[in-house]
Amino acid sequence: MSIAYLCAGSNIGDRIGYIQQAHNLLNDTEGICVVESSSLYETEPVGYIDQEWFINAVLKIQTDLAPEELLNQCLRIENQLGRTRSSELPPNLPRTLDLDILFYDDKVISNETLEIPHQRMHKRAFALVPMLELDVEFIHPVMGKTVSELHEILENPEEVYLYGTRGISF
Ligand code: PH2
Ligand code: MG
Ligand code: MG
Repeated sequence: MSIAYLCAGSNIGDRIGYIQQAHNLLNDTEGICVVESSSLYETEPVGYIDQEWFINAVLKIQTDLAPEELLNQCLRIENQLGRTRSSELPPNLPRTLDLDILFYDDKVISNETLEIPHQRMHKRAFALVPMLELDVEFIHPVMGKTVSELHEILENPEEVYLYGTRGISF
């Protein structure tokens, strides 16, 4: 049995509904049990402008699936929720659901189809902030730093609000 952390994101349509459906579909998948989910966050889009803000959340799962099988299940759920991918479309179009594997135990995997830990997650507040809720002490196996340390050293992080509090500064 392994522990993995998945980052779910949506920035088109019923964003919260897609995240909730992703949670349910994951839990209904054989070999996957969602053990904990973070709060929902409303986050500024990173990497492209002129798009709707995202809803992001991180889910902690227990799984019997190998990383490649888990990736396939994530892709299946993305498709099921209407995600369109095509080599003719530019990458990073608004998406109904993106489901990325952030961590899988302390495994480090890098091949054509899979990069674990997620390549850019250590630079992204939208993944680190929800992750802080679930396991502050989790050590990034490549960076050798805890999630909390990675969060502290972010430079110019994008804006991340607990859902429903966007625009309110504490
Ligand atoms: N996902 C991306 C690129 N940019 N920005 C936010 N705020 N949230 C995301 O989930 C996200 C992004 C690529 O998958
Ligand atoms: Mg992504
Ligand atoms: Mg993805």
